[in-house]
Amino acid sequence: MKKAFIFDLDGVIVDTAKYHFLAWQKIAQALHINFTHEHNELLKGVSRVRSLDIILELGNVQVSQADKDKMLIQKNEDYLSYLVDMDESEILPGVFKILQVLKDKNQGIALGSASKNARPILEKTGIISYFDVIVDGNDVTNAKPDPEVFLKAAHLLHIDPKNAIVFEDSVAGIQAANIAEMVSIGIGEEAFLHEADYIFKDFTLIEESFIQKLIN
Ligand code: B16
Ligand code: MG
Repeated sequence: MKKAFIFDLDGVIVDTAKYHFLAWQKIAQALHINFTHEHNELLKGVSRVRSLDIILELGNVQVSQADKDKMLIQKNEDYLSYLVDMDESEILPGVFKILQVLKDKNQGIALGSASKNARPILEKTGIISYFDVIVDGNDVTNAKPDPEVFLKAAHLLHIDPKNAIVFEDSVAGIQAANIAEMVSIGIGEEAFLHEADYIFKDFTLIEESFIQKLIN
């Protein structure tokens, strides 16, 4: 049977959270807001605009819309500067193997990411050709936990959402998959991702037999 396997990007395929953190930290520092790694967890899977609002809320700081717009541009320019040297080595362990298993089994493969920078990241890391469908932050109006991004991916693959499987590292993304009635697979820590149907610390722990079980 052909199923839809939908991958989140940041935290699932590549660890770009560290670059988002560095770029947001510069913005926070300029505003004298203390922004820690724990705070960064709140931004995973969250859109750029909402991320800035969360940081401003953390610092109890208010700024004009014009200043917010400038900060969003500055943050993204800084973030992109970290991606310049990105290559295949940044693909997280086990990801290539799972994608190849899915390709060999003729399954539908999609990206479902909140990021507006998804395509250049997939190109730079040499992984883009694995994806039949790419849905990213440029294609949706509602952010996770709204299931729009995953429903759109399944729709473009012509596969019923009930036959879709989502790999996600964020709580909002797991909730989105659950709302869409898709199988949710958390990649990361059980403490955060307990709402997922299955949880793996990383892709190296996912056996081919598990993938086959999902397909059957
Ligand atoms: P950008 P994902 C999300 O990607 C990130 O987890 C989140 O931290 C980021 O703010 C968001 O993309 C927007 O990214 O600024 O590149 O448009 O995890 O949904 O792949
Ligand atoms: Mg993510």
